[in-house]
Amino acid sequence: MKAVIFDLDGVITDTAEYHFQAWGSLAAALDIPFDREFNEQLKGISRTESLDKILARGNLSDAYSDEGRRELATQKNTEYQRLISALTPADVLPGIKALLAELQDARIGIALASASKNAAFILERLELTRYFDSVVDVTAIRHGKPDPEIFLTGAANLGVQPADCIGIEDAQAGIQAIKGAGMFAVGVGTPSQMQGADIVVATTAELSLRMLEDYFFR
Ligand code: B16
Ligand code: MG
Repeated sequence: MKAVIFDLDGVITDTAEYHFQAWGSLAAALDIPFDREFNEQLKGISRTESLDKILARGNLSDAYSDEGRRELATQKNTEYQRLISALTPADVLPGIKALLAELQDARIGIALASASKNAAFILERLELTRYFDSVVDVTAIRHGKPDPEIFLTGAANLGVQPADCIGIEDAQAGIQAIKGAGMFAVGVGTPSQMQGADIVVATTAELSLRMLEDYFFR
């Protein structure tokens, strides 16, 4: 085990709640039904893909030009950025900071594989930037999760083989991406939402270097 590659939203901090609120405001303005169950489908996928799914739900797929879609996506992101500007280190999910410190002490590589273009800003707000050896530049990624590209890029940035990496995710699309990359997949959530994961923990509080090594070498 030479590296751990983290998802951001749902693993390091619960920005899913802010994505939910920001998309919810946009959906309400467009008169499109929006709830938490539907929001599950948006986890781990890009802003433009999320917008496409929301518009399809409102039968508005053909109602907007590319320019119109860009404006809607910007509107959502402006509201999202307003919400995440209030993030503080207290918003780091349980066990994560201790795990990052353990990994760093053990000289195990640490990378971030988030679909979010706001990822670097969020790490700054959480005061976690210094733990990451690599933050994958999502603007340079051609295929989003469930494609393995973002996790493979994280491993390449760290100079380690995928088989020596652990990926940690909270979304089904992310677990698929980790397994497609040939890595060991740790899911955070319920087993039914984490099909294909090698192990599933209910919360991030269960994660530690020791438990990751125990399962990885089992
Ligand atoms: P942004 P992750 C993902 O983050 C979110 O889960 C997903 O809901 C969001 O649409 C995506 O980031 C893009 O975010 O609009 O900030 O670029 O789970 O891959 O860390
Ligand atoms: Mg996530």
